[in-house]
Amino acid sequence: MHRRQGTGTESTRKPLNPNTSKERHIMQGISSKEASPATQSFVPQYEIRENFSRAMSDMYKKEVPLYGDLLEIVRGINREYMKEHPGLEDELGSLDRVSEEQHGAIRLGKPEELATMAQLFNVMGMVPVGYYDLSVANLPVHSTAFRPVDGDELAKNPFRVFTSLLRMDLLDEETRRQAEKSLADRQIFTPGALELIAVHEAEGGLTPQQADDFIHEALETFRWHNEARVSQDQYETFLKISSLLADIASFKGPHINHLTPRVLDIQALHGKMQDMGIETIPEVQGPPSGWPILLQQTSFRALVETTRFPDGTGGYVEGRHRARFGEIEQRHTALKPEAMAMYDRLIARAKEQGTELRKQGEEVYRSRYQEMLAGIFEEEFPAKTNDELRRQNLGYFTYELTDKGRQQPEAIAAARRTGGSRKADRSDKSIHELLESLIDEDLVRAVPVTYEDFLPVSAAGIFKSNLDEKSGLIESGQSSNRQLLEEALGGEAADYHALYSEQEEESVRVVLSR
Ligand code: OOG
Ligand code: NI
Repeated sequence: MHRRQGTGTESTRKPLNPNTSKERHIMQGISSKEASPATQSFVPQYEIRENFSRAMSDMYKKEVPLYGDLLEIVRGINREYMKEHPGLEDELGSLDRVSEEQHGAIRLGKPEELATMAQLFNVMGMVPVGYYDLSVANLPVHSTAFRPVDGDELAKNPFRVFTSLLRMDLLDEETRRQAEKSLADRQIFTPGALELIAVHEAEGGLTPQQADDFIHEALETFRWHNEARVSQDQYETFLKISSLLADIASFKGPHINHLTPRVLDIQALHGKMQDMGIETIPEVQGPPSGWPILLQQTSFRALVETTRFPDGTGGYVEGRHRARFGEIEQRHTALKPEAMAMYDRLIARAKEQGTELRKQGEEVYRSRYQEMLAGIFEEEFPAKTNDELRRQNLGYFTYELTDKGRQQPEAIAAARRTGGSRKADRSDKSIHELLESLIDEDLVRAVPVTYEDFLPVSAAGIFKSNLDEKSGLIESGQSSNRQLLEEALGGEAADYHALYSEQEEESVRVVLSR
């Protein structure tokens, strides 16, 4: 089923045209959409993406068994939730579809690795969206998220990978030298993967056999390799400076560090996890429960894995490394820039008050944070329901005709004419008012657009909760460097606000042009 951008009309399902999108400067011309009739036997990108996401999930279940247990629990909660909220399936897709949705995260060391990673994800129709500056949290990385962007592609499978790149420019000279030395001749892609990426770029797609081989080869890059590239001494040196650096620069590849399923009731899940004795982070990251906005996430501590460090004489010494963790998320409505700025302000305030609470002890923090956060939002955030978000123009929505609207095109036309005096200026405001009146008359309905991206403050909380307490930090007061990331990507990362508003505007055009 289709979801996220409406359920009714053919046209709201129509993909946004990537060639008219100003935001997609990069990685065009190699999408399977442009395949000629002679190349019709190519596997659609969403199918490769879905099969890859499944294969990754199967691999991670073996590597981190608790992840598999949690998937079952998430599915159970989603089943219950859908039963209690009939009609949700129309908006979100089937239970299977929602319960299979997930994002992963990796951390890369070199710009070339990011460049090739962008090509690898592009085979599956995933492009870089957003720039996340983690230096604000004293972490020496910056990030983007690879994901599909077209409405129908998201509806089929929205698999995303939060991808971070080490910022060598934030390391001191000696550390940078050591990191560069360790990473210099690292090759994280198999020859087979590189070959199939090249085939995809040359031919514009992959045949079924090539697609299967691609998934198999690509997966190797994300696997956990327990042999380190550096001596234990070097590892410990990295660790003291930054545990994130140690994770990035000591190993053979960018092991997938978590895979996060989407749950429909994060509080229910939180309760179940406590019952199971899983120690989660003290606070759910993101907005308070009860506000259908953005993204809420919880995570639990990384596993400790045994690691073999080369001893320099052809043998190994055994050590340990903390690399993988578990995370679950609940996704809600995407916010417009003004509302997002408001959200950022309130979260910053909550973090400050949280620091005060922490001084009274971890238990106090754990028990009082959510309440304090909800209090701040209750007082200051102007909308608490999707209807309120829409009326105040704070969230992104797609619009579609109701059955009544479809049967009465003349009523829509009449409403448009009444608003006609304002047609000349056709301001966003008058369109917004027109849509609201059509909704009041039950001619049009609005569907919230799901937030498909990430939140830097939450991401920082997730990173930190899974790094060793005292290490992993760089000097504060560093600056973001989007240009550096985009140079590595070989193009721009798309602006997610532009993507969401394009989705909304397209649906409005369709509804109003009938
Ligand atoms: C990425 C942490 C960020 C999220 O969901 O915000 C993230 C990492 O630890 O590599 O995945
Ligand atoms: Ni995550």
